[in-house]
Amino acid sequence: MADRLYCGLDLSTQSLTIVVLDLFGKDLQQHAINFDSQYPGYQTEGGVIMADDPTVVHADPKMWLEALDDALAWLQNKNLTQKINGISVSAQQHGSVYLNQDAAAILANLDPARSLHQQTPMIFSRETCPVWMDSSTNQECLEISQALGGASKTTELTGSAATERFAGPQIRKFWKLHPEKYDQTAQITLISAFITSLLIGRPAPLDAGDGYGTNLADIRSGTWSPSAVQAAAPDLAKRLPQLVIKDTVVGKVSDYLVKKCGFDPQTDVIVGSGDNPCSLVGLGLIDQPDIHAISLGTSDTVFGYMPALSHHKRSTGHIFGTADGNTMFLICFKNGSLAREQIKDRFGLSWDDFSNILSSTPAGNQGRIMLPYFLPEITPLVLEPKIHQFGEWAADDAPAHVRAVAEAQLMAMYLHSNWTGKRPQRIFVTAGGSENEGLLHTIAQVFGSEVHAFDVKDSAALGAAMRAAHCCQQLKGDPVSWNALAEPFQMQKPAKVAYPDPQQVDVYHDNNGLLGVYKACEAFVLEQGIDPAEKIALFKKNFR
Ligand code: XUL
Repeated sequence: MADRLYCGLDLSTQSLTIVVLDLFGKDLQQHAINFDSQYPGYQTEGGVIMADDPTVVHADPKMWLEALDDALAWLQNKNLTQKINGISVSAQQHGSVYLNQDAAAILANLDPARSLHQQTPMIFSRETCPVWMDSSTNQECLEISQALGGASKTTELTGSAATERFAGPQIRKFWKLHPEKYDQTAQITLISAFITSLLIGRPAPLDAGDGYGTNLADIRSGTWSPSAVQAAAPDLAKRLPQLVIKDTVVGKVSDYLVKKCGFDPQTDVIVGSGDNPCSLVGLGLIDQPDIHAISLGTSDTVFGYMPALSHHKRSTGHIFGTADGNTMFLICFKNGSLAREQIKDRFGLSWDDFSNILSSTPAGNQGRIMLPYFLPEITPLVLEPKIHQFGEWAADDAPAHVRAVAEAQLMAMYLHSNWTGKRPQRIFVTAGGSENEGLLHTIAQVFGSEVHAFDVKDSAALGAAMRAAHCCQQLKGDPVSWNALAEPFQMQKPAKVAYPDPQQVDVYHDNNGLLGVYKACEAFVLEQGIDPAEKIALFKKNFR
């Protein structure tokens, strides 16, 4: 048991993180590779290539190959490869990767004398991959939605309304713009399964945690939906990977990895998944529907375990699969850490200043509301970036701007997760922003819940390693529960706790509170409601 190590690799928007753990939560080893600084040749900003059109956001998969080479080299230099029993991949969700007819043969015959990125640049039929930040497929979403009988039918079938950043609409756009390249495409997969394919040396299956975020699967049966696949592009079914609905071993590490990096040939590779489904595991939330999670990373997300499918009518949010074959809900916001950073940098603040402002200024910001759409927004759908401000502002008032961006993000999370049912008593916060005590304090007030954050912030990579451990141990006939795996990191040991203060909670939740004001401002900007001036005045009268 002592040497049973498990590895998680998380290829997120901005970096590749490696986590290696044993079964007791001791000797956790971590390493992160930042794309912008390590691979300047790809000219990424925050890990992605932004086009002139702000809705078009891609990444070069060759950069990911370089990062995987470097991650494997790190494991080898640390003498870890031969001790790893199982490995699993987490990745930013939704981005689609296009492989040509030669890809399978090239992956099966890799030369251990050379790196991955030296011998695989020719496997792609599309040079760059649209990623989750891409929102250029609005027209394709309309077409798919129409073909499937409208938004609510699409949501019922696929778990989400037709969604700009999902693979189905991305594939449809590719087929429409480049039919000849689509014809040359043998397989279209998501990033988690693509990286897993590189580990096993052949095209890997895709799990439902990621697969349901495509608008191509039937979430009721856990299979690709023929009508959704047909609505996206012709002859797509034969190009999609096999879909699996519960963690499983998809193969042993390839001969290439054994020879090049010194892996044991018996090392199991467990199906990869999206970063949010992996974070759910890393936070110990499998089978814990009463605790919700907020991830404050490049994207902000709210998610939680959902043992039974929700039939609530909704226009936003998604259902994805979980490691144990059940489902989770998720709502995603594109203007996460980058929006907070814009405000921080504009006023020359440090993250400590940002946190102190949130801890020391009064809740409600005197009725000032900002809608911080620095980038096109996912929830609610806003395709043209623009910052909207309501109430009275001084341009140089740093505290008002800091509070406004944080309150806006958190109120949007609260309001757009209304459909998920009973509010949790506790919220676990993860990713980079979870270090910020001011943000944790503000979440506790906006949600009226107790908030926990943890020492290990890379819950996606941690979750991938736990998935590997859970699946392999089960196969060995020596099962370890999800709770036992998470306990040393999450379930018992919050590093920081924030509590709701009834008076501050009231500032948001009162009938004339700030949540109502925010809702009115959002509706006004989306052209679905009247000028919120009267609501703002009422708020100011009640909460001076
Ligand atoms: C979730 C989503 C983002 C990405 C970021 O639906 O689009 O959270 O997974 O990595």
